[in-house]
Amino acid sequence: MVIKKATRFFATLALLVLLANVVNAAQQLDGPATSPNVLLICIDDLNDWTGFLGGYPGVVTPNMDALAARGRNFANAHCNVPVCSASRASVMSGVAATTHGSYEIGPKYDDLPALNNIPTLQRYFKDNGYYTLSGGKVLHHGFSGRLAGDIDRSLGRKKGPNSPKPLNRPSDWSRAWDWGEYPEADAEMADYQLAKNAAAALQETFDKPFFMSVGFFRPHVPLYAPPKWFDLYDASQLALPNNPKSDLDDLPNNFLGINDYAVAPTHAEVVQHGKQRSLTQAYLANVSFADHCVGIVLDALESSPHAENTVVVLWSDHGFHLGEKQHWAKRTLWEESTRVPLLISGPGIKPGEPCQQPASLLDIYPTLIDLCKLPKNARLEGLSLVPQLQDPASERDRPAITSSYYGNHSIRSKDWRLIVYEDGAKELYDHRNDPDEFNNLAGNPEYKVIQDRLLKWLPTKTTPEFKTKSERSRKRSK
Ligand SMILES: [Ca+2]
Ligand SMILES: [Ca+2]
Repeated sequence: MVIKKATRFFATLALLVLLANVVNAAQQLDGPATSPNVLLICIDDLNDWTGFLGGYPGVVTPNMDALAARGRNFANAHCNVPVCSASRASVMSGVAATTHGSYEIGPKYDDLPALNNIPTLQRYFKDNGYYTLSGGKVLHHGFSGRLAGDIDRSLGRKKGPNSPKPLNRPSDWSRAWDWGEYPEADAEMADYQLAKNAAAALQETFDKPFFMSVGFFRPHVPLYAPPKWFDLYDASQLALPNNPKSDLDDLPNNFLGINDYAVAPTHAEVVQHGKQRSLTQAYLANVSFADHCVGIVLDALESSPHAENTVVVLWSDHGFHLGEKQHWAKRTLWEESTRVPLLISGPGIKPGEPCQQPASLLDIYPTLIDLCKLPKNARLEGLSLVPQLQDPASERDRPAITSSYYGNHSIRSKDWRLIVYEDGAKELYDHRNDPDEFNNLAGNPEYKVIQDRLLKWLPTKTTPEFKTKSERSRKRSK
C-alpha cells in the first residue's frame, strides 16, 4: 500500500516536472508573445549637443536627458558612416559599410547587392512575430521596393526636411542651407505631426508585440523651427568653438579630399558672411524642437498600456560640425562627425553611469535581438550591448569603426582615435587629454605601441563602393 502510494506520488511528480518543462519550452518558443515592444527613435544629424552628452553648454534637451537618466547613455557611441543613407543602411542591416559597399549618400538599401539576403531590422522582427509601424525618416530612401512589406503600418506619409518650406525665401548658399524662424506653430512641422501620430498609435493595444520606428528630420538642414525655439538661445551670447586655424597644420595633406562637401558652406564663408552665430542659434533651436517631439512620443508611451514593457532606443545617424576644426556639417572622421547620442532603456535596464566603452550604431540590431530574445542573426557584424546595459563599466575590446568615402577609416577606442586615410596617412588623438583632437600624435615613436594596437582593427577586406547605374552615368556626364 505504502509502495503504491509512493509510486503514485512519484508518477504525479514526474508528470508535473514534465508539464513544467513543456510550459518552459513553450515560453522559449513563444518568445515574441512575451517579448517586449520596441520603440526606435531615429534623429537626423544630431551631434553631442544634448544635455546628457554635454557637447554644448546650456543646450535645452529635457526629454532626451530624462530618457538618458532612466536607462543607459552610451557616451562613446559612433556611427558606421558619417552620412545619412549609408549610416542608416548600416543600422538597419546590421552590417558595416565595408560589407554593404555604401560609403556616401547614394544607393538605396535594396539597390545594394550585398544586402540582397539581409533582412532589415524591422523585417527581422516582423518575421519573428512582431507588428511593425514606421514613420518619418528611418531608412534614408524609405521602405520601398522589396522592403515595402517590412512595415505593417505607416505612421504618416514620408515628408522631407523641407516640410513646411517658406516660399520665395532667399538663401545664402543653397535651399538646403537655409534657416530661420518658420513656421509660426509647431503643429505645422512634419516632425510634430509625426510625433502626434506615433503618440496616438501608442495608445492602442496590439495582439502582438510591436516594433515602432519613428524618424525625426530635425536638426537636419534647412534649420527652420517656430520662433519659440529660437527664443531659447540668445545668438549674441552663444559660445563658439575653439577652432584655431593652426589646428590644421599637423594634418596629412589629403584630409581635405574627404571633407570637400560642396553643399555645406566652408567655415571661411560662414565667418565672412557673419553667419556663425545665427547658424549656431538655428541648430540649437532645432535640437530643442526635436527634443520636444521626442518628448511627445515618450510622454505618450509613459501613459500607455505599454509603459512597462517597451524597450526604447534613441540614436542619431551621425554627428555634425558647427565650425570645429574649421568645418561645417558631416562626412569627416573626427569626433564631432562620428559621435552620436545612443540611449537604451526598458524593462530590466537599471539606470546607471554613462557607458564610456566604445559602441557602434551597428550594435543596435544584435542588442535588440538579445533584449527581445529572438533567434540570433548570424549575418550581423555588431556586438550586443547587453553586457554594458547590465554594467556600464563592462569592458569591451572592440573599438567603433567609422568609414567615410571608400578606403578611409576611423578607429575609436575608449581613449584613442586613429584615422587612416586611403593613401595610408594617419591621425592619432589621445582623448584622455585632448577631447578636441587638436594634437595629432600619428608617427610619434612614443605612441607606436598604441598606434599598432589600434591598426589591428583596420578593415582589410572591404567591399568596393557600389554605385547604381544612374549614379555612374551622372558621374560620367560631370
Ligand atoms: Ca543625417
Ligand atoms: Ca591639430
